[in-house]
Amino acid sequence: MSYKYPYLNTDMPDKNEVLQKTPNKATKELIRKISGDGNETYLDRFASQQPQCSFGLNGTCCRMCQWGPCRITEKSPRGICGRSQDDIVISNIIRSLVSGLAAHGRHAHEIIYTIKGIAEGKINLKLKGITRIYEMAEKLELDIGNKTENQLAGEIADILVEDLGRMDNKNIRLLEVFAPEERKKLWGELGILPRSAAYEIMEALHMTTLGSCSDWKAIAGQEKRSALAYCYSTLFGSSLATEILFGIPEPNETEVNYGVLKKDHVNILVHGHSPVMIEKVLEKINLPEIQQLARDYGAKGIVIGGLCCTGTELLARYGIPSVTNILGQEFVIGTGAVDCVVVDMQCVIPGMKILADCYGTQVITTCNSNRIPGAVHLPFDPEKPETLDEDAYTIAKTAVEAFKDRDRSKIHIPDVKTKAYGGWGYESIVDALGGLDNMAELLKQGRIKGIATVVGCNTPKVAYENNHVTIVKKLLESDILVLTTGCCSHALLNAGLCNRDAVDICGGGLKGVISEYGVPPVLAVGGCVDNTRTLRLFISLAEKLKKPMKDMPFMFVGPEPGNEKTVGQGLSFLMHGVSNLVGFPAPIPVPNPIPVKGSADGEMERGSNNIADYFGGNGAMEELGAKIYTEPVPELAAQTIKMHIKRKRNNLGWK
Ligand code: NFS
Repeated sequence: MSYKYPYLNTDMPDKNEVLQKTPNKATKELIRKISGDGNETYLDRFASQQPQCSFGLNGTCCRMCQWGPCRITEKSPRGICGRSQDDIVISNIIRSLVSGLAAHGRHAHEIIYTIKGIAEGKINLKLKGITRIYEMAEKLELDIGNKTENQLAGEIADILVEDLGRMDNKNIRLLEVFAPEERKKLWGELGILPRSAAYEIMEALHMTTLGSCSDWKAIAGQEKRSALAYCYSTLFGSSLATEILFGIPEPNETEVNYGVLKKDHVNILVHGHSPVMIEKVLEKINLPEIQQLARDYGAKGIVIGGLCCTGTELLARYGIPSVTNILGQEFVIGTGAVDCVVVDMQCVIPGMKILADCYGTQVITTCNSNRIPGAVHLPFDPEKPETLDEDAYTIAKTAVEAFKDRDRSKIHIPDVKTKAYGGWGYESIVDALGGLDNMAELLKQGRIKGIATVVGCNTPKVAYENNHVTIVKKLLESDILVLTTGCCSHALLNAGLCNRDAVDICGGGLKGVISEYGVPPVLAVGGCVDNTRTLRLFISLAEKLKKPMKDMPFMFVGPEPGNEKTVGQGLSFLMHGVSNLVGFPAPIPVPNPIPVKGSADGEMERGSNNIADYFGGNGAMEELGAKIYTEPVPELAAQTIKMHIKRKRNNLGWK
C-alpha cells in the first residue's frame, strides 16, 4: 500500500512499491537482504514518518521567528505577525535555495582555495587543466604576459573568491563573461543581477526574517537574484575551478554498478562532492607498499567505488567505477563487502553510518563541515595544507587495515555490472558531435529533436530510480538526446543507458546519430555543479542558431527532487528561459485540483495560489519565457517533456 496524500494530488510509495518498481535488480536484492539481516534503511524510517505533516508538505508552516510555528488554515489565514500564505511559502522556498547556494559555495571555496594554495606553492598538487586556465584568463581579460600557469590560476582564483564574497554593488564576473547577452539585458531590466553568493544569501535571509519584507513579489525577485548567484558563482565557480585543478574530463569506458565490488578485495568507497583529499588518497592507495599491505592481509587487491557526486567526478576523470547515489548509500553498505567509506562534504546521510556500524564498515570523514560521531576524522583544509600528504597516507592505510578484522560472514554482492561510457564535458560533447555548427544542424533537421538535461537527487517520495529511468527511456524513443549529472546519472549509468548498446531503444533519428558519431544516447557530464557544462552547451547552441534560449527545444528535468541544492539547479535553467519538469510537488500548495470541502471522499475542484501560479503558470513564462511543470507519474512526465519540445520546434518552424 502506498501512502495516500489526496491534497498533493499524488501518492508516495512504500517499500513494496519500491521493490516492485525500482529498475536495478541489485537494488531489489539489497533491500531484501538488509531487511533479512534485521537492519533498517531510509525506507523503514520513511514509513515510520507517515503521515508527513501537510503544512510542511505544502510550505504553509512558518518557523522564521520564535513566535511561531504558525500554520496557515482557513481559520487562521495569517501568521501571528500578519504574514500571508504567499509570503510564507516563497520565504520557505528561498531559504531552501540559499541553503543549497551555501552548500555549493562552500564546495567552491574549498576548490578555489586549493588552487590558491597550489599557486602559492603551499599544496603539493599539480594543476592539470592548463587549457582551462588560458581560456579563463582570456575571458577574464587578464594580462597573460610571461606569467606562469600557476600565477594565472592564482589570479583567476582571486576573481572566483570575489564572486563568492563581493559586498559592493558590482556584478559576478563569471556571469559577465559566460551569460548570454540577451539574458544579461533581461536580468538587468528586472533588477536581479547578483553581487556574490555570500551577499545574496545574506539578503535572502535578511528579507525573510521577522518584520522584514512582506511583499512576496520582492522576495521572488531576490529568489531569482540568488538563483543567478547560485548558477554563476557556485556552479560555474566550482566546475571550472575543478577543471583547472584536475583537468577537463575525457570520455572513457568503464563498468559501474554494485557488482564492481569484489569479495576477495579491499573495497573502498569514496563519497561526497569535493574530491581534493580523495585525489591524494588515490595517489597513496596506488603506492606499492599500500598495495602490498592489502595483499599481506589476504586481499587480492583494492577496489575503489564512487558514490554521489565525488563518484561521478572520479568516473568522469579516471573512469573509476561508480556504484550508486544518495539513496543507494545504505544499500551498498548492506552488501557487507565495504571495508571503508571515505567521505568529504554533503549528501552523506547519518543512516549510512548507522548501517556501517552494523556491517563493520569503517567511515573516515575528511571535511570539518561534515563530522560524524564515531568516524575517524582527518580533515583537509586548503588554508592549512601542511599535513595533507601525511593524512592521505593515513587514510589509505586505515582503509586497507579495515579489511583484516571485518566480519565477512554477511557478504552479498549482487552480480550486476553495467558497461558505461562516461566522462563527458562541454568540449568533448561538441567535438564528438562534429562541432557546434553540426550539432545545430542535427537539431534543426530533427535527427535530434531536442536536448533534455535529466538530473538531480533521489527522493523517498517516488519509487527509487523509477522516474529517472522510465522518463529517459521514453525520451530516447522520441529522439531526445539526454545529458545527466549527479544522483540521476547513477540511475542512468546503472541502467545501461550511458552506453552505446542502448542505441536499440532510441528512435530512428537518434539511432542514426549514435551510429554515425559513436556517442551514447545519454551523456553523463559529471557531478551536480557540472550542470555548468550543460548550460554552456545550451548557451552556445542558441547563440550558434541566433535564437533566444527560451525558444530552443531544451528542457531541465528533475524527476526525484531531494536536497535543498536541487532548488537552485532548476532555477538556474529557468532563469535562462529553459522550462523545468519536476517529479514531485515543491512545498507550494498544489493549485489543482483540491478536495471539495465537506464533500464525499475523492471530489475535487480547481484551486489557485500566487506562488504556484507564478512558477507553474503565466508569471515566470511572461517574465523569463519558461515555467515549471510538476508531474510525479513518469510516463506522463515524459509526455509533457515531449510536448514541450514539440511546441518549441513548431514555433521555430522545425519539423
Ligand atoms: Ni546534487 Fe550531489 Fe545527489 Fe542531490 Fe546530493 S549527491 S550535488 S544534491 S543528492 S544529486
